[in-house]
Amino acid sequence: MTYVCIEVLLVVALLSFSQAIFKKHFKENPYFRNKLFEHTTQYFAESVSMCSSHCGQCCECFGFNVINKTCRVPVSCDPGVISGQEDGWIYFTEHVTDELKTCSDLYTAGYCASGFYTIYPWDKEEPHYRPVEVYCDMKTNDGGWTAIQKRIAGSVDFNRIWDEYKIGFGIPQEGYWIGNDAIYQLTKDRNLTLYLSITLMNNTRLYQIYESFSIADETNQYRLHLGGETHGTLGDSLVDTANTGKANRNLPGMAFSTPDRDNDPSSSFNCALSFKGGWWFNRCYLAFLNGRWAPNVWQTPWYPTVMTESEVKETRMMIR
Ligand SMILES: [Ca+2]
Repeated sequence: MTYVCIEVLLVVALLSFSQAIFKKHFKENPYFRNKLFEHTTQYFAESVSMCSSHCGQCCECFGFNVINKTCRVPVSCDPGVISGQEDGWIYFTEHVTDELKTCSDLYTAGYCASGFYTIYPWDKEEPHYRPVEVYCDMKTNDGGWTAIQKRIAGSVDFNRIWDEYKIGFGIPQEGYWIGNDAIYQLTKDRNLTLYLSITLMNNTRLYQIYESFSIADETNQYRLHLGGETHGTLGDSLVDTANTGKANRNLPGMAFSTPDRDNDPSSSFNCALSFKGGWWFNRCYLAFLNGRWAPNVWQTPWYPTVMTESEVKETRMMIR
C-alpha cells in the first residue's frame, strides 16, 4: 500500500516566558504512520490543531488518530522507542522552515526539544553555504547548544585526514565532526562558550565548560583559542592548571593536526598519526576526545579523570 503524505502544515502560536509569540511548524512524518510509542499521554482531541496544543511549547512530536479522534504525546519520538502498530495514527514532527545559523537561534525561535536539526552556518552568498545536520541540546544549562562533535560508542571512525576534518564527517545519530570550516564560521567574531562532556558507562555525565572558545581559519591551521574561566566535573585538562609538569601538553594556541598533516610542535613525532585522530595537539595532550575507540589506541581520553576508552559511553563538544 502506498501512503500519500498529508501535507498539513500546522502553525502553532506559542507564548514564551517573555510573552513573544513564536510560530512553530509541524508536518506529518510518514515514517511514523500507524506506529505506537512507549510512554505516551493520551487526550481526546477534535482536531489536529487541538492535539498540537496538548503537546506544549517544547513539543517534539504528537500523534493524532483520525478514526477515533485521539491524541497522543510521546515522551520521546526516537525511532528506538517505537513499541507497536495501530491503524489510524498520523504523527506530526517539528518542521523548521527558516534557515537559521545555530541551535541557539533555533532555541530562540521556539524549538526547545533536543534532537537533530538542520542549521545554515554561512550566509547564502558565501561560497561554503550549505545545510549542516547537527544535534541540538536544548536542555543542558538552559539549552541552545550546537554540538560540533558527538560520539556514541565507536561506530564512526575519527581517524580521518585533513580534508575530512575540514568539511566534517559522520552521521549525527551515530557520531560526527561538524567540520573545521563550520567551527571557524560559527565561532568567528563571537564570544562563545565551549561545553565538553564524557558520559561514563554508568550514565554519569562529566563535563567541563570553557567560557571563551574560537578557532582560526584554515590558513592559520584552525588554531585553538580558549579564554575566560573554566569549571566542571572533568577538570581542566586542556590546560595543565594543576601544574603537574605537563605544560607541554597545553592545547590553547595549538594548530589542528591530522594523521596526514602534522602541525604539532614536536619535530620528531606525529601525534595525530600515533594517536589516530585529528586534534589540537601539543606534545601531545592531556585531553583528547577524537581518539580511535580501541584499547591501547585511545589512551587517557581525559587525564586523570577518564583514563581508558572503555569507560566512555558518549562524548560531546558543544558551543553556545
Ligand atoms: Ca610533529
